[in-house]
Amino acid sequence: MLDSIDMMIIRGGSSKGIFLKAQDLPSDIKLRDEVLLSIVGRDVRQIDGLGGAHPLTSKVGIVSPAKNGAVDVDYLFVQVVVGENRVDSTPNCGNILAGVGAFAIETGMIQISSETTIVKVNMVNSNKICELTMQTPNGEIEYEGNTKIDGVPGSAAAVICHYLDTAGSICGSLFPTGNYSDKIDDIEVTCIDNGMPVVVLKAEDLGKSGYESCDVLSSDALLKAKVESIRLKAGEMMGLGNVKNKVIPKMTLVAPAREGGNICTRTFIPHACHSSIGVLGAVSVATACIFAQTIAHDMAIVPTSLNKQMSVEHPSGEFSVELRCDASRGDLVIEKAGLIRTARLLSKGKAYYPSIDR
Ligand code: NQM
Repeated sequence: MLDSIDMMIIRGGSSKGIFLKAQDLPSDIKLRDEVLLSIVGRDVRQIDGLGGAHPLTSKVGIVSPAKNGAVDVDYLFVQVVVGENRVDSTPNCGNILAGVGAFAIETGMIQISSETTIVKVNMVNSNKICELTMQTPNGEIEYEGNTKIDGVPGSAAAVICHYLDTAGSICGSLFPTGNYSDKIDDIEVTCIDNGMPVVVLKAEDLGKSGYESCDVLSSDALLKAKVESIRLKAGEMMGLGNVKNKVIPKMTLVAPAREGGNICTRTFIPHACHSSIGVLGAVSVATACIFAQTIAHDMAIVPTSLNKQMSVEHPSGEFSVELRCDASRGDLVIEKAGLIRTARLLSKGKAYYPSIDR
C-alpha cells in the first residue's frame, strides 16, 4: 500500500529539491529518513523516486513555522546521497534555501507584506540565519524576472539572500583546524567554514591547471583518490570526525581568475565535480581569499574596501558574493554575506511512497 505526502518541487538557485512540511513527516529521524529515501530514490538512477540521480537534484528541504519568534521559518536541508541509499543532513544548502521563501509563501506559512517580502530563515543544519527578500508585487509571489544566474537557463525574479554570521557554521570556528593553512599529504591546504566546511587547495599542487572541465576532473581517478585522501584527514582535523559517509567537507581547487573574476574554482561535492559551485561553498572560498595567511590569498584579487565584492569563477560562469567585513576590533570579521539567487515553483502535489511502519 502507498502512503502519500504533500510536496512541492522547487528549483532553488542552481539546484532542485523536494520541499516538505516538517509536520507531515514522522518525528522519529530514522523513520523520516526512510520516507525521504523512498520519495527521492534509493538506487543510482533514482528510478523508483522523484530525484534526478545527481547530487544537485537529489535534495530535500523540510520547512516549518519557526520555533524561535526572532525568525519566520525553520529549514532543514537533507542531501539524499545518490546511489548509496542514505541521507546526510550535516551540510547546509544555500541553493535549496533560495526556494524556502517560495515554499513558505505558497503554503501560507508566511503572509506577503508588500512589493517585497522578507522571509527570515533559521537554517537548522547550522543554526544560522539567512534573510531572503522575495519579489511579491500585486499580493502574490513573482517568479518571472530579469535576473540571470550561471547554471540556470533564462532569467527569473531575484531572491536576495543575506547570510548573517556564518563563521564556523558546522565546525564551530572559521578556521576549524586553528590554522590558516595546514599540510596534508604534503599539500598545503586551507580548511575553512564560513557557511560550508571547505578544504581549499591549489590546483597546481595536484598537477592541474584549475581550468579543466568538470568531466575531465570527474573522470580523473588518480586526482579523485588524492583529493579523497586529503578530505578524510581534513575532516578529522576540522572536528567533523570520520567523513567517509558525509558529503562535507567539500574540496575546492583554486587557480588565478582568468575571466575578470577574483579567483577561479573547481569544486568536488565531495566526489563529483560541481558544474558551478554551491552557494555557501562560494562564500567560504571567497572568505578564504580575503585572509592574508591562507593558501588562496596570493593568487586571488582581493578588494581593499571593507565591502568586498568577490566574483568566484567556476566551470559554468561566475558566482558573485558580497562580504561585509568589520575590522574595528582588530581581526577581520565577516558580518554578512550577500548574494543573489532565483527560484521557481516546478510542481505542487503529492509524493507517493511504500508505507513505512511508524
Ligand atoms: O554550498 C552543492 C549546491 C550545493 C550546495 C554542494 C550549496 C551550498 O550547488 O550552499 O548550495 O556543495 O553539494 O546546491
